[in-house]
Amino acid sequence: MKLQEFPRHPLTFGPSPVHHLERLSRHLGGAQVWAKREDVSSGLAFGGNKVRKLEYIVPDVLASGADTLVSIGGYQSNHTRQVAAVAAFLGLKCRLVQEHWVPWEDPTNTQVGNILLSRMMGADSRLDPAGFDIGIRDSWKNALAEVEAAGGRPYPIPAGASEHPLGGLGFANWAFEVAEQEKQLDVLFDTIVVCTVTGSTHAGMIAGFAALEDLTGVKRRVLGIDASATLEQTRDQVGRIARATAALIDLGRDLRDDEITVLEGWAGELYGIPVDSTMEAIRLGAQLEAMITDPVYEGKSLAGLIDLVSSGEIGRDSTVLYAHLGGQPAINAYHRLWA
Ligand code: 5PA
Repeated sequence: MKLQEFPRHPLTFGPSPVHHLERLSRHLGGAQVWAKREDVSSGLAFGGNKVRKLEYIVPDVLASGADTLVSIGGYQSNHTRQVAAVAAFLGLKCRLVQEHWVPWEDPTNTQVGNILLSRMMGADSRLDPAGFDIGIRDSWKNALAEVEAAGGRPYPIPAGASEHPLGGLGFANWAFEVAEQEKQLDVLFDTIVVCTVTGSTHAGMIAGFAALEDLTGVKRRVLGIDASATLEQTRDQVGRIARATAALIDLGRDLRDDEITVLEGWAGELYGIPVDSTMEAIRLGAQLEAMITDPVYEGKSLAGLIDLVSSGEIGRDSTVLYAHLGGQPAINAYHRLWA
């Protein structure tokens, strides 16, 4: 089926805004850097990349007759907060498994930011001591069984909505949205930089830009910056979901290896724990552009972009698009980094 034929339930205000980061570009002295902002594109509880993925999953939720969305993430998961938001918006219940994915020992970690918002929106958010893993977890399967045992009709949404068969479609469509915006703005983005963890954001983009390349002949680099610190797992997941999404939208060819690029070097040792480059990227984004990024995801991908532009790896004549995927509510739990 063609991408445009898949049903999409609108959860955003429309295309996410695209704008030039002039002061950051001047500071780096290389490529021109622009941003496309998933963090300000929806009215549902501060939005973010999962809202766009869920636009393609909600029609299936509604068709299934489910009454409870069941999902999983860390204590400060942005994904689970967005699932809670979509459940509230649709009048459904929400059961969340929030695991101890990040060894960030601060009492506010289970109280403020994303988890606070999920509770405010009525989600049944339960803490679980298990550590980080982007795979399918027993805790999540147990939550599904519990909802069922209590007479509910659960709808399973895996971590980051990535292992869901439709999880890549939202960002496949992002590629086509970029192409439309390029025409309006008279600009061409030859390089895209995106944070990747559970993989379907980056994977969807890969499938979408591959379809676009086949239509228009325009080649671009879609650079995923790993923030999982479990590189092989994320790389495998991105490749697998990119290929599955490409098949789903009838790409009609296999993806080339050079279309699937997950770069390491900015995740640090652990998922969720910032390193010096993360903090410097957050500082530059905030102080040059008032563009707020978080220590878990966007600060790490912005650090990657900054290094790639500064080193000339992304050339001076490039126009690069930074995908800002949201994530700001978590900064509250990281308050002591700026104390
Ligand atoms: C997340 C994910 P993918 O998981 O699709 O690779 O996206 C990475 C990503 N930026 C990038 C932000 C702000 C994100 O929230 N977040 C997860 C979560 O539980 O919040 C799925 C891990």
